[in-house]
Amino acid sequence: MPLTNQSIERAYTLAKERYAAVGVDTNAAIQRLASLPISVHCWQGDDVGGFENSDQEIGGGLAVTGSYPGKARTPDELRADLEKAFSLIPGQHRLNLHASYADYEGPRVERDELAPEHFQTWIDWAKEQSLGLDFNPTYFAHDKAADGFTLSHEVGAIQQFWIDHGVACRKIGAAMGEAVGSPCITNIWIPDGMKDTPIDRRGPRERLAAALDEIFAEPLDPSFNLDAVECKLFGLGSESYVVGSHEFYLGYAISRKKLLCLDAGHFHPTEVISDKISSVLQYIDRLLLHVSRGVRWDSDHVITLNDELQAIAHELVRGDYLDRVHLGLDFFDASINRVAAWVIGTRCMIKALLLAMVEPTECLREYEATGDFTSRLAMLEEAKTSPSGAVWDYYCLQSQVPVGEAWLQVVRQYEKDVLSRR
Ligand code: RNT
Ligand code: ZN
Repeated sequence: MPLTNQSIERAYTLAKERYAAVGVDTNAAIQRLASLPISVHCWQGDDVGGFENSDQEIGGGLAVTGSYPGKARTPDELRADLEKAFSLIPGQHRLNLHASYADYEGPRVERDELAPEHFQTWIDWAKEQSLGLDFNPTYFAHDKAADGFTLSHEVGAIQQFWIDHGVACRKIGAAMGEAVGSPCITNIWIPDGMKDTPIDRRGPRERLAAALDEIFAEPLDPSFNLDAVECKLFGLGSESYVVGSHEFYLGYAISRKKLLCLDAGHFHPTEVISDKISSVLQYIDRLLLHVSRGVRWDSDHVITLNDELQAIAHELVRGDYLDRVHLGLDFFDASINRVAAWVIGTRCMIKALLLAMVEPTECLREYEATGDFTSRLAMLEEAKTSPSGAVWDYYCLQSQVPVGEAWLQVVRQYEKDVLSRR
């Protein structure tokens, strides 16, 4: 029997009562949820390919596996796929672009010469779709990054090229932020590192710090652009040493008043970012998260509603950090339908936030404050089977997006009509 709006509403009414009994206002939770944008990464749509040069290897220690048909080959295709994905996700969100996705007519410009005009189609489209924009310089998939070094390169001319790219990208970010009326986060991640034990760990780090200082030399209006730096522990081919490590960027971000970007897949396999949030926010104003899912050596599986995703969302809500933390996604899977990957991951992120918002946090806090850890544990476990699904369904209904797995049918139809013809 198909689900009717009435049954979704009835289930919600019961759930609302159930939550009210433990002091949780589900209407308020839904309202709060609707105001939270997620920055959806463009690169899930085409396996981090970008539109510069289809023969170029991605490199940078990044690997995208799978050969599912139908990936976007042009900016128009990518935008169409994104529109489809956004139509299946409740709420108003953002798009996170990489510099390698420039879209313009005329002769190709090098990355150090990129300018806002090369992203005008993206800006126009984002305005039309009411999407905020975020941005990233691209320090991979390029001849000048082929030896594994960019901003920390010891050859001055190559390092300078990448510094100029960073400078250009901040200006693009600021133009995006100004155009769409919400600050753009321009996030720097570089692949620099070594496969085997380096002798000189110090030199590249000194060069990186100096290069970043040059990139950030010009102050930009924070209502247009905010700078972030992203750390990583290791990549494919940089197993022994990554120049931009966690300690490097934590220190950099604190001393230079920048945003730190924590990517959930960039740490030791059992190390989690949920526990880092309240530590780094002691010393840093704003945090950017790349919500991702590490599996063994891969840092970028599609996120699922697992313990860590829930722990991240709980930390943000319990700690009242949502106005200081920008939520971005970072995963790429070429072995499943790419539009579905966006929808699955983004819906999971929102579900995790919803679960955190319907937690009886006040009551749990009280138990903790009085040393009643028995009740705290009991309550946390009972909360896991509270009727959050009914609240989620109702939120989807209200947001005019498919309820439950109904979205999959829409993606299947799109696959048939559009993706399979590519
Ligand atoms: C790489 C970083 C980085 C990239 C994107 C494509 O390990 O996570 O954020 O995934 O810039
Ligand atoms: Zn990342």
